[in-house]
Amino acid sequence: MQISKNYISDHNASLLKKHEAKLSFTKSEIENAESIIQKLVDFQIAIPSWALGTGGTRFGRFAGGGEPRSLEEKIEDVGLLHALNRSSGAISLHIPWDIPKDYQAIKTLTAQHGLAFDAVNSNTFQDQPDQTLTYKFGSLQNVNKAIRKQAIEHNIEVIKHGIELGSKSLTVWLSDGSCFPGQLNFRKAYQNTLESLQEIYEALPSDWKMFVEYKAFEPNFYSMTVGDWGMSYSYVQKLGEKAYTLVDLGHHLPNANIEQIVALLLMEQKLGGFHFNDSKYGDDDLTAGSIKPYQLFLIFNELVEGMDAQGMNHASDLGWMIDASHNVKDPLEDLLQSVDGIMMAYAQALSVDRKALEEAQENNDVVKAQEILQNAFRTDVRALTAEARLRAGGALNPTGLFRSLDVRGNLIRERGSKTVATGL
Ligand SMILES: [Mn+2]
Repeated sequence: MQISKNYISDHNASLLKKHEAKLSFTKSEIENAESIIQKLVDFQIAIPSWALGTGGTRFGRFAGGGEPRSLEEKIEDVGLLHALNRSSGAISLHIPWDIPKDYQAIKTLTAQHGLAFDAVNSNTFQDQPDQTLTYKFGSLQNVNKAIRKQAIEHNIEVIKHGIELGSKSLTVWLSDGSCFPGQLNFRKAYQNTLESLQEIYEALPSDWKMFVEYKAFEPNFYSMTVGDWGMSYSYVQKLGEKAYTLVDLGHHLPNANIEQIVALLLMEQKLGGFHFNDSKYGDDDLTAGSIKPYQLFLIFNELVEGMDAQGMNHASDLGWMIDASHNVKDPLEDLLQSVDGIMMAYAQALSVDRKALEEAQENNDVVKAQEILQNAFRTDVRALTAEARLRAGGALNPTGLFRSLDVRGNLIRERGSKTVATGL
């Protein structure tokens, strides 16, 4: 299914009067509204190929209908999102779940939808049917050299697919670790992992980045070999200038101060990218901004401050991606909500009065500093994100239009009601 431009303009026309009234009020509240709108237009968030089908838990999975059955249909789904919000202009592939059969055809299809290829992701956290050696006791950390070699070769294979597609980064997330005390020699596990990562790094083209993602627990419950930002930082420091830490919001221990982690990684020039989601307890993979919107705003506040301090381009110098799972919602509606939540946090962070905040900090004026941040967070910026979509050719109300066009119903009619997205 494709959403025609006429549907979008009819939808926008019906909402325009109300939107313009809201926008003019918002502009009276936020001084730099015009520059915020332009930055929002430029900002794109990649959609992972594995988030287009219904997710599940270890207890079960309740599939919806019309899920994409192939890489082509996944690209089509991201194209639908991008048509509606004009902010989802990239797709991030997971290998081996989404190995392209015909690179040129896939590239043509993504270009037709106005999409680019974001980071490619390797997978050594599960065994594939045709695989000789098992990752049960880890991949890059494994005590068995042949298993490490197999995992290294897989990552190099993923880089090769990425080169063919025009991707510029590899994300490595390892489930490696241990479930019980004594199972692993921590130092040896670290050394093996480092050496394996170095071999993968060697295969990286000169204009590529390598993202090393950390996670505190799960699937291993006693130790994780890349368990927090300190461990990831230690690896990427040793690997070289193309290696960066990737922050997944759900991969911390409860109550971790993620905004401080982000600020320091940026300062060290080792923050590479982001996986957005939200959580109440652990790696819940919920819609970005649905549980802790203030935290998301504070993270963006540090991102904007830190990127500006180094003259970085917000839109292109870091990798922005959603990594979420949708157990009870329509995946496409959930992704529209996540992108919207991210854009709002970004807009609020852009509206912070930096000069006044710095002054308050220099004067130890705690009350004023808090007021500046909370003011920005409590100011409604929805008219700005809507205006950015409007100017870029998207819909004023993406989920509303998704429903009124019955996009899911159309996808079910095209693909069937009992489809399962590949990889899930
Ligand atoms: Mn992630």
